[in-house]
Amino acid sequence: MNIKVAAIHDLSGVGRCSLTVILPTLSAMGIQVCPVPTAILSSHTGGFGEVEMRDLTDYIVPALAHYKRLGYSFDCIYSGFLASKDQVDHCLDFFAAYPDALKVVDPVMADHGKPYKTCTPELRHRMKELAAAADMITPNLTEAAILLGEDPSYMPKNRAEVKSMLARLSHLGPSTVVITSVYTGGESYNAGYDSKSNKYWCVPFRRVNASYPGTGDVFASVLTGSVLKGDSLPIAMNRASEFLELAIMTTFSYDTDVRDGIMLESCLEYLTSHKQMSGYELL
Ligand code: PXL
Repeated sequence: MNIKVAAIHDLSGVGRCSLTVILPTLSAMGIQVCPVPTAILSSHTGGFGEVEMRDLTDYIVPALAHYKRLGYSFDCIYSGFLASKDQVDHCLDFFAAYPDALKVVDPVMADHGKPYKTCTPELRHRMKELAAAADMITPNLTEAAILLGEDPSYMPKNRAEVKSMLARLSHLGPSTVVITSVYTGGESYNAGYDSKSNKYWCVPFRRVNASYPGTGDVFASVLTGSVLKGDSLPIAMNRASEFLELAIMTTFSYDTDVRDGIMLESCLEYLTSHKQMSGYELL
């Protein structure tokens, strides 16, 4: 019962995103995180002005070589924010080195219809290749549209359009697709599809009038941890959605600077108990 995840994400000093939230989240779920940093940044790129960044593209391949020399194994390879297009190849190298591991790609590229500052057109193009090689992907709506080569500012109008996006994303390669933070017909929900069972799932959540960075990273981490511990897809989605709702509602009540992300520390206790869940429906 020692689940190990190689987490290929950046380390941002300020703003609670990527490794600074992935490490505590998965640790609270009893899962060992082995970070493979893609870059070090003074903060995330969402509102703190000029960011100090060190690209670690030349680190990932030698780190993998070390793990191979050791015969060290991982149960899951989980990638997120990449600092250069070449890091796509390095993630694919990790996937190839651990064929039995669960391959999770959070295609961190964009939000609210716009790419992040560091996400170049080449990286957006290559992210599609990485997503195709994954078992599970967790795009938000903007990233889902980019992966499908569609207008990233287009918002689906109803559940049928969301189901079509899920199916088309799965056709790229991954058997499991979860689109986060969907809003259609006056309801907010996370939407999932498992091509093995051909079932579509929906987990509704309450939305507040604020957007916090790093929520996608926390959602994908809880989802991944939950699946690794043997939960079904709808239960894993339910666990991730409920935790995010708790953390966002907690944070919103304190009226903090949104750039600081969610108040993860005060909510982690929720993740240490593995209670059973039933807050999902078919999409
Ligand atoms: O949460 C996604 C993310 C990860 N890493 C960095 C970011 C962002 C989103 O803004 O800037 C560096």
